[in-house]
Amino acid sequence: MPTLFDPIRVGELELATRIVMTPLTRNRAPGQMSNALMAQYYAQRADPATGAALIVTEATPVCPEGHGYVDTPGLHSAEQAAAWRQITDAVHARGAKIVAQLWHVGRVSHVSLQPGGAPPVSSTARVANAKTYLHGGFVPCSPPRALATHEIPGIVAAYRRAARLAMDAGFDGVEVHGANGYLIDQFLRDSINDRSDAYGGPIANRIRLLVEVMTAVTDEIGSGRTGLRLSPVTPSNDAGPDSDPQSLFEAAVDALAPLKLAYLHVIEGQTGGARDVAPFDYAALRRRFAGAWMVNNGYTRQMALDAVASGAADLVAFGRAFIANPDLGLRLQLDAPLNALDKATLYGGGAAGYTDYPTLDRA
Ligand code: 8OZ
Repeated sequence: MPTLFDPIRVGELELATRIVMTPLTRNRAPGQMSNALMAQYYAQRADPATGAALIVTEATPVCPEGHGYVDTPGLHSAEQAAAWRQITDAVHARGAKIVAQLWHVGRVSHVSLQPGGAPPVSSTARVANAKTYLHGGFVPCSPPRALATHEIPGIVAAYRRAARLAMDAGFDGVEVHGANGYLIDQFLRDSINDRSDAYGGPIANRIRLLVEVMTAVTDEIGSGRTGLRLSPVTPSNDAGPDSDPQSLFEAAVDALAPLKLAYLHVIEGQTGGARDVAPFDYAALRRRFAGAWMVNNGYTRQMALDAVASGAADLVAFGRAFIANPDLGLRLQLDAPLNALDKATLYGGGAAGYTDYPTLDRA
């Protein structure tokens, strides 16, 4: 069996190790534009010998309506793609690969972030009992409006256009964000989706948006450059439990099989929280998927070593540990202590708590 530190081919991507940096929302992109400070942050983590072999960017809205938090970097204009180029160039110069995480928040948004102050769009008109983040801090989400059936092709087209812009920006591929109670998850779960059209009701209908998005994105940039993130049982963002998550997510993975996605990135349990929040057979899901299997959520060094050595995972993604430890890969190799995370600087601000965490030789 390979180790965490061995190379792997994932679709079209040759990765130096199995260590991945997860998407992490940091709200440091004023004007929804990527910038030089972000390039520095990503580059610090992009040496495969000391950091990540693959970086998944922070969640990146595919259209203006897809934004739900202040100062998140978009990928819906040529100018934004050009701004991302400084990041893909900086990461490639250090030797890692980088994919853009394509995001639409759906109802997890606020009217002040929506074009014309309109209500956010979702599968439903019921408000999310969740918070979003504005300059003043966390605020309740605004009541959404349910998308009309005829608007859904426009949503799919936005993902396709963003995937093309990602290629223009020099990314190695994209990861579609199907997790954490955002738009795609708002269609998947029967706890949220109350539609009566072809996108609501039985599982075959609730997975339709996901399958249409993945079909469009893989058609645009190729399946070997396309991954997907799912979180079958997370309660994040008022994503109440689906009545039968095992059947739902197995049906989704089966429906996606013809697309031959490069990888599936699965959050086990509650995102950033309890791994055992609800029962779910992740191994059964994996048996239905032919591509690389990326696991995430609170992995310690020993858990990561064991997951790869046992064959339970091909790739292990680390989030909070990568915020506080730009050289996390080296620390995992050496079993060195980790810097503590400063939660006060997670969202918004500048270099403090972003690009100033010390590497091992400076700690
Ligand atoms: C934390 C704060 C804001 C957004 C996710 C994109 O949970 C997020 C997110 C996380 O997937």
